Amino acid sequence: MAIENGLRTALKRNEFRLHYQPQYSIRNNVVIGAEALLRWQPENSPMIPPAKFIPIAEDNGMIVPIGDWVLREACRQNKLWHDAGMKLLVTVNISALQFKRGNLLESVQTALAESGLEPHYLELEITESVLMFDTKVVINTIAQLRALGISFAIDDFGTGYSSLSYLKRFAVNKLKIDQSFIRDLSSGKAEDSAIVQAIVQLGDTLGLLTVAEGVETREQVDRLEQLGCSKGQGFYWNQPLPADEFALLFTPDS
Ligand code: G
Ligand code: G
Ligand code: MN
Ligand code: NA
Repeated sequence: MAIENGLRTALKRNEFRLHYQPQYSIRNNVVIGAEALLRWQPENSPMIPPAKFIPIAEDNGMIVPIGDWVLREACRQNKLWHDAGMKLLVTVNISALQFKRGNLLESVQTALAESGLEPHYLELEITESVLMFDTKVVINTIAQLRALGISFAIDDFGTGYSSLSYLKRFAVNKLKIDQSFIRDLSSGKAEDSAIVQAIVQLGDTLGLLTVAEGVETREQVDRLEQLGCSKGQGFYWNQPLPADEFALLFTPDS
C-alpha cells in the first residue's frame, strides 16, 4: 500500500512536520502550552493529515520511530522557544504501541538530553485505552517518567469505557475533556453541561487540571468559565499552527 511504504521513506526524507495548537488560560487569555500535532508533507504533493496515516503507522509499527522523531522535534522546538523567552509546556501525543515496545523512557530521555529542555516543560498525552492495559510496563514507565519531571494528560477524556479506578492507580496530572462534550455545551440545556461539570469536579477532587478541547465559540468559553474549567484549546483561539506562526502569538508585552 502506498502510505505504508511512504512512511518508511518519509522519515528518511524528513517529510514530517509538527504544528502546534495553543492551550489557553481562559481567564486571562494567556498561552500556557502547545500541543504538537504531526503533519506529513511529501515533496510536491498535498499535505497528508494524521487521521490518514497514524492508524496505519500504529498497525505496522512505524509509529514507534515516528513517535521518537516527534518527541525529539517537539523538545528541540520548545527549547528554542524557551531560550527566546517563551516559557510554555509542550504536549506530545503518545500511542499505546510506544508503551508496549517498552522503550518510551529511553526515547524521552534521549529527546530531553539532545535538546536540553527541562523535563517539566514536557507533557505526554495518552488515551484511556493505554491505562486500561494496566500492565506493569505501563505503570512502571509512567512512574519513571514522572520521576524525571514529565507530566501526563489523559486525552479524549470521557470517551473510554473503563472504570475510573485507573485514575488512582496511575499518577496523571491532567484531564483533557473530549471535544464531543464541549460541542454539547452550545445547546444551552442543563443536561449537556452535566458531563463537563462532573469531569471538572472529579479533577478538582483528585487534584487534576482540566483542559477543554475543541472549543469553538464564545458561548462555550463563557459556559466553561461558569463550570470552573480554567483551560481550553480549540479553533475559537487558533488552529494548529506551524512553529513560526505559533511564535507570533507571543507579542513582546504578553
Ligand atoms: O491534528 P489533527 O487534529 O488532525 O490530529 C488527528 C489525530 O491524530 C488526533 O487524534 C491526534 O491525537 C493524532 N495525532 C496527531 N499527532 C500525533 C502524534 O504525533 N502522535 C500520535 N500518536 N498521534 C498524533
Ligand atoms: O485526539 P487529539 O485531541 O489529540 O486531537 C486533536 C484534534 O482535534 C486535532 O485533529 C485538531 O486539529 C482537532 N481540533 C483542535 N481544535 C479543534 C476545534 O476547535 N474543533 C474541532 N472540530 N477540531 C479541533
Ligand atoms: Mn491530543
Ligand atoms: Na483529544
